[in-house]
Amino acid sequence: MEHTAVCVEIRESPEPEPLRSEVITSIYGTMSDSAKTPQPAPAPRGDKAGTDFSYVGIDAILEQMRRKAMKQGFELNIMVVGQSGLGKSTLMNTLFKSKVSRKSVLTKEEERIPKTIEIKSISHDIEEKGVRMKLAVIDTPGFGDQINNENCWKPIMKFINDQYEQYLQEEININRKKQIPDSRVHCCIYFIPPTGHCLRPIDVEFMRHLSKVVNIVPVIAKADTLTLEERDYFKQKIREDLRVNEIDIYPQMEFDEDAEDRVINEKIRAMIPFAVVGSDLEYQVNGKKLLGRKTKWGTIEVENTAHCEFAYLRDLLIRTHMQNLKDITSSIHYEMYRVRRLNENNNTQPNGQLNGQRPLQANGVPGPEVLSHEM
Ligand SMILES: Nc1nc2c(ncn2[C@@H]2O[C@H](COP(=O)(O)OP(=O)(O)O)[C@@H](O)[C@H]2O)c(=O)[nH]1
Ligand SMILES: [Mg+2]
Repeated sequence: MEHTAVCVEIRESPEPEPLRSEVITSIYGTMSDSAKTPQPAPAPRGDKAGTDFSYVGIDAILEQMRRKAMKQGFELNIMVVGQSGLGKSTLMNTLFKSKVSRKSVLTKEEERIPKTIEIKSISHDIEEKGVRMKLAVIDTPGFGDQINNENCWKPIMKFINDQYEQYLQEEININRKKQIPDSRVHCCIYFIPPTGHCLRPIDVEFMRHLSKVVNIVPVIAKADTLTLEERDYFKQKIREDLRVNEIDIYPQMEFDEDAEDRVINEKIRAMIPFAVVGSDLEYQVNGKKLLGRKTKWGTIEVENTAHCEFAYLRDLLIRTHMQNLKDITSSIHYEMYRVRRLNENNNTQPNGQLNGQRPLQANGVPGPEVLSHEM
């Protein structure tokens, strides 16, 4: 697997780029909300502590956690799956170019996500308001492009399990790293072709197997090819098909933590699958530069929620559910893999010792059992 690192820095305001030292100050030093509005460092014994003797300062833990998180930065690994030509690479380029990283427009042709032949990860280092984020996109080759598509979900399942295995090996290492590099797939965006009918058997097959090992967010690709009525009907039909086939896509109802979570997630569940349109080209519309698709009858603005639901997808991935995607990956999907692997090791090796290499087959995928990694 090739790994290309593209370093991108984003800053919101049009001010001159701050010096590197300024950024570092914002990450490590001040307790500011933003790198640009430094506030005095928090005094554990501030005004409140001076006058109110009953104040212990437990609330300051939030600030400590924030500082730690800022130092560590954030990582998010997104995988895209679907037939070739459905706009996977374009949508990921849209994601990088849109407001997540408006300033990170990748102008050079070679920095764009290229046509995919193998499973390939491309990562972007993004920095916004002093918060660092490593956003990796795992682009998969045309899924279901063959004449016989039986078991074509297996290489993707294998890739996901391989990442869990790598993490597990790091974790059980005696000299384990303080921060284990995390290549686990936090979210898999599955592209449904805009047929307007219903889910195809291959879509059902993929999501049925993969939803047990990874967070799946289905999207209707190239939604500009559907009329509004077709789109609504198709979305409804897909939700019904998912329900009938008992496919639990993200955000999974059983993992809603409380009533508040439930209210937010219900709204998302009612909208899924997002009908998206992608583009990495910018056009001038009413004097503003917008990402869009220019047609003879007008320009589809990809970030405009009146035109398509790309912005909802982006908000889900980045603004509202990023931490939750990571938490569910770690505490549900990875945990299931880990428990199964450790049990398996205990069973196969009488002394219960983990040698970190076998009994898995090559690449850590032990035959059909772990391939399915379904319990
Ligand atoms: N109509 C329409 N075309 C799109 C959309 N997204 C991408 N395309 C076009 O579809 C073709 C294939 O896109 P690409 O991103 O390479 O698809 P991939 O094979 O799934 O990675 C390109 O010509 C894109 O310009 C979309 O949302 N709507
Ligand atoms: Mg592609």
